[in-house]
Amino acid sequence: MSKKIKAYNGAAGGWGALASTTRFVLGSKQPAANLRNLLRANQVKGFDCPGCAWGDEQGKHFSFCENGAKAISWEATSRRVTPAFFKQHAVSQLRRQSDYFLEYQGRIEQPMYLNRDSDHYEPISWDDAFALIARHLNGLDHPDRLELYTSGRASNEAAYLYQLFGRAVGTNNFPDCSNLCHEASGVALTRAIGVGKGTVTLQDFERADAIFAFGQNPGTNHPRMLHSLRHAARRGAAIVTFNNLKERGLERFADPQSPLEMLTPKDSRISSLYLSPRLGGDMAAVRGMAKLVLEWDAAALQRGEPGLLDRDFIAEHTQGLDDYMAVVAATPWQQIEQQSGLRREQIRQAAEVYASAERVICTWAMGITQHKHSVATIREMVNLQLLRGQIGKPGAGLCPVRGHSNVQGNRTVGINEQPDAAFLDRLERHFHIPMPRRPGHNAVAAIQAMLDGRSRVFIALGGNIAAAAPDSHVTAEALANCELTVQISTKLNRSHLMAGKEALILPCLGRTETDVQASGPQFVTVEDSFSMVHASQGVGKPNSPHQRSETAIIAGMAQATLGSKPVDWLALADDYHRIRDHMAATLPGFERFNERLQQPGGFYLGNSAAEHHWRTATGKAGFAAEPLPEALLPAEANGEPVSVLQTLRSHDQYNTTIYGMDDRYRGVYGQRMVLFMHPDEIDRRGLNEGDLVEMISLWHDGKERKVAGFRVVAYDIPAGNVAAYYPETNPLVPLHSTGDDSHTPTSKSVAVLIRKQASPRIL
Ligand SMILES: Nc1nc2c(c(=O)[nH]1)N[C@H]1C(S)=C(S)[C@@H](COP(=O)(O)OP(=O)(O)OC[C@H]3O[C@@H](n4cnc5c(=O)[nH]c(N)nc54)[C@H](O)[C@@H]3O)O[C@H]1N2
Ligand SMILES: Nc1nc2c(c(=O)[nH]1)N[C@H]1C(S)=C(S)[C@@H](COP(=O)(O)OP(=O)(O)OC[C@H]3O[C@@H](n4cnc5c(=O)[nH]c(N)nc54)[C@H](O)[C@@H]3O)O[C@H]1N2
Ligand SMILES: [Mo]
Repeated sequence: MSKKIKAYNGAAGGWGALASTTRFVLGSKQPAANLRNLLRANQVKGFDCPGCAWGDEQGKHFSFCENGAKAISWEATSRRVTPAFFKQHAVSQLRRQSDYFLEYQGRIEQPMYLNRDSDHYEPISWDDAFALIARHLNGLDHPDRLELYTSGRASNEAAYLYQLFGRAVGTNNFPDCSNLCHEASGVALTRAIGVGKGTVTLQDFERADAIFAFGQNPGTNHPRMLHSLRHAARRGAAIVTFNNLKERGLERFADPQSPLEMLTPKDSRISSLYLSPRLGGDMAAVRGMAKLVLEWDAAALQRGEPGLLDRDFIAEHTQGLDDYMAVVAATPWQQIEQQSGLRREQIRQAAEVYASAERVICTWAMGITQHKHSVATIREMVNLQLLRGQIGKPGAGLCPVRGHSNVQGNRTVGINEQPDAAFLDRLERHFHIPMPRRPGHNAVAAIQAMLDGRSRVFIALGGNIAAAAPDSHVTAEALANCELTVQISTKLNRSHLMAGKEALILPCLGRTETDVQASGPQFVTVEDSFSMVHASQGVGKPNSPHQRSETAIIAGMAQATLGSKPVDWLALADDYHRIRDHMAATLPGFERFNERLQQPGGFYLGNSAAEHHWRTATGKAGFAAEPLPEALLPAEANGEPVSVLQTLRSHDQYNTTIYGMDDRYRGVYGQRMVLFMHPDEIDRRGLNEGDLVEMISLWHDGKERKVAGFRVVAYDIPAGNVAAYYPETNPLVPLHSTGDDSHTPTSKSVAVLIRKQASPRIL
């Protein structure tokens, strides 16, 4: 694989995407099965694409994208990780391999057991694996010594059973990937509008006059979103992008599923205005927009013209405007410009688009949620939308673009370390099991509890916490401290190697595969970013007869630990309709669940804020009056320049799963160890492009956090900001550098020192 840096001049999508899709499908060892799979992704009678949580356009012939194709092909490999593989490869040896190597080995074939003294995983029967888990759990002196992690791929049925199992054992310790991801969105939206989810549906994108996209890279991470943006741009809607980097997908896009765009060189311009704030500068930018809107409003009123604010909406539905106006007035332009890194003139252009649009949607993802002041930033976006009544009318609203394909559904069905009392009451009444009332651990708290020895058993329903969590060495130590770690997984990953004293890998079916239980073939359900719940049924043949469904695995653990009373776990796993009946009885919005799933395309769970019903303490939507953060991060430490690092995804990865070594739209080929830096900053630091550097992050606990072997690449990025890929940079993110009130690691603002490596040898 040759390494090169070469600017990508095409539009996102287009022939490049088609060529890449074809390569992945053909390279996957079972092209025919994969093509069949692709054609069934996101169909009424097919499976939900595991690639992302974007919604499906009803009536579209087929809807998948290059990166969805990668996700599907990657799962449907015929390669297997067998007991012989583990016999051949010691755990200590596998630890030295890359994440790419590990996942490339294929699907885990059988349940495997590790006693850490032996350094080799060995096969274990399902019954013995469940008995081992039961022995550990029943031996705990307190149920809160158990941590139950969830990655957002699990179905609603599996996640519901999992939370019931954990709560029946007696804990609310449900750390999940959402704690590392969109937690700030949930917290901010719940406080502001009384519901922690987006208020728009996919149809709203067809009616918006302006769409503001903050801190996200849909060309790579939500390619189907580009279809919605392209439609909007083509019918004349304004798309305003705030992104620290110039992302190709947000500049230009050609739809690989549109014959016309493929055959004519015409691609669609996506953003009509593209602004590149400094990392963490979005709150200041939005504050600037609000300041202008308020000024223009006051001036209009003075001239006797109608103002810009939606005064009826504000009077009827909101509280806190006066305090907010005071804090906006008190925010000086100098601070806004300095913190956002944008000129007042640029912010004015964005504010003009906002003020002149009838219907506005704001979308955002990790560029907003992984900072210290993420909750405050999201509240500032809500403030802006409230000023003009841009919530709960067609074509307008708030849209956190979720990550994992069912992360939103997992939360809805109870994966929540801080469940509300009403939900616990309902579970208690329905199942006649006393429910734990103590709040549980989020991801960071769970890692700390394992580190301290307070938590002893770690079970993961999917994911790869060892690579996904911050402070990789600390996380590894936390896992190693456990008596037992259990990973329910499809593929080999780093978390299997960072094992507790004893460890299990329990191999499960993937979403694209058929799932047959005692009562026959099963389907599961998922919820997308737009609160649409629909069925998903796999079509591919399972890769091995030993693999079990996630639901069956959870039922097996629960049955062995708790017996079959009062819940007959195995009977639930025999027929998922039974799980859905319990869900219907205990989850608001899921009434007549099985029956409503008959509707093609599923059903809409509804959103109280979109109906102008505000479930906040005051019964109204709240303006938040917070000053901007005092300062973002220091510009220097002991005379040495400090840069702010964002850790992000390349085009060829799915979180910790590395599909390939290219990041096509950013012009990076054959490598991942790169550091994007502004040319002036490269000069200022006396570096040259291609130099090898190491990075050391700053945190006040005296521990050294360092990574080395990164190659400097000149890039269009604000000076003082740098970017490099996750998970290679996770050792730099301090565990306790977290967002205020969200407790999410600040993966998009890490203060780092950058030093040229003395020897070019990669350490
Ligand atoms: N193919 C693929 N699809 C995925 C995933 C994947 O890894 N691969 N992951 C899934 C998951 S779990 C998630 S959460 C989503 C992630 O989707 P994204 O949020 O798009 O993921 P990141 O790669 O972290 O990209 C962050 C983007 O925000 C910008 N940014 C960073 N900091 C700032 C800032 O302070 N301000 C502004 N304005 N911009 C900033 C970056 O330049 C980058 O474009 O995608 C989901 N879909
Ligand atoms: N530095 C930094 N760190 C980050 C981020 C960042 O931007 N920067 N982003 C954060 C975000 S947004 C997220 S969501 C987390 C992601 O954290 P996780 O969700 O924990 O990680 P993934 O890489 O998505 O998990 C991949 C593993 O899931 C397993 N898997 C795949 N499909 C299935 C399935 O169907 N069932 C089961 N049981 N297992 C399956 C496979 O074994 C695979 O190895 O990472 C976070 N960490
Ligand atoms: Mo995520």
